[in-house]
Amino acid sequence: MSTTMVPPPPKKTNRIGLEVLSYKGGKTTLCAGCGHNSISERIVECFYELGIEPWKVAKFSGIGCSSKSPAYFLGMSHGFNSVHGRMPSVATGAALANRNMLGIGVTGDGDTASIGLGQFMHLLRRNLPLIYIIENNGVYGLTKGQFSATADLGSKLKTGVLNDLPPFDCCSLALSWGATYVARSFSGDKKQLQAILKTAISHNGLSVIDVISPCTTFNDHEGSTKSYSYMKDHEEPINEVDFVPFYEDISVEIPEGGVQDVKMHDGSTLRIRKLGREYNPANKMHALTALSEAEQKGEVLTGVLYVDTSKPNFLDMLSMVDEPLGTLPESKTRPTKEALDQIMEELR
Ligand SMILES: Cc1ncc(C[n+]2csc(CCOP(=O)(O)OP(=O)(O)O)c2C)c(N)n1
Ligand code: SF4
Ligand SMILES: [Mg+2]
Repeated sequence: MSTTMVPPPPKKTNRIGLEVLSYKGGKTTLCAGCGHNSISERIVECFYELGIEPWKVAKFSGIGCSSKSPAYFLGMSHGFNSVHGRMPSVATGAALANRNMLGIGVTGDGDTASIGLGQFMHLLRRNLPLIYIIENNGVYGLTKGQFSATADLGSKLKTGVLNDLPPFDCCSLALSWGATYVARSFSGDKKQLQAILKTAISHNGLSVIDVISPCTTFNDHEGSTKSYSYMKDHEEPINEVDFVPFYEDISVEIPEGGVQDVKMHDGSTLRIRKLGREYNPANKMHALTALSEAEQKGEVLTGVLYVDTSKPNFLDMLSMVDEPLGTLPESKTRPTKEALDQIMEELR
């Protein structure tokens, strides 16, 4: 009897010929059910689906469970796990040194809004080209669940302690201080988070994405406003977002009523479907008002809150060269003797 060998099915690859495995990282050491793990999974999927070369990506983080996440995605990319709350300055230096890398920063609500608030604000006003993801669980997960500066007034710790301070809303801060792409999502909303991440990847400026990401160990009980059950009952999507990459032709699709297309810098399209309410993501005041009204009602607005594709980014403002600075020859980086002599002469 002869047995015929069945060839294994061809491996699925993306448009640059890589398997999804090439976009994964190490095995997670975070708690089971932690929202941060879902965000890592979405990052893996998005970078794979868009066919981004992992070796052209630089990952940055601070300190916290959230800041450990870059170890669990894009294992072939460059990475820098910095100091608590100081990731923005490291990412800024790296972006200046080599503008060809795609930067992605992953941080926590403590890392950004507590210890790192000063660095976050300077990042906002600079419009650095960087995807900045805040994995927001309202607590310091890594140090066992103390309230962070994004914890809502009146929310309750597991121990019963009530938070008596008002929160910083990272999206409102981002809008006020100059971010050119601001979105909020929920780690449990796979489709929305994917579309938001993909748009952020194609945005040529700072993209702030505040993702409510429940901490199952310290902040997922009744009385918490960052729990899975609270988000299930209070998530209020303002729009439905689709992302059409530049390499897919959308000309055959006819936008329906209530659909707005935003052209991104790389030719991709962010397609926004309005959900009931009148919402214009190009209007900053509109976004700030919507966030403040939602806060008063205890709602959590999710979706793309604001997009501005017209503002120059930090690297353009500084006229940074295309080549990585480390590859520039001495003739370009070192003033000539004549130039130095002239400076010395002027200082006499
Ligand atoms: C300078 C400094 N201060 C305090 C700490 C202690 N610490 C480590 S992580 C952390 C908070 C992390 O919270 P968050 O950024 O929200 O991340 P999460 O663990 O919740 O994901 C703190 C206070 C530290 N590592 N370094
Ligand atoms: S302590 Fe909380 S934030 Fe940290 S890994 Fe566990 S569930 Fe996630
Ligand atoms: Mg946190």
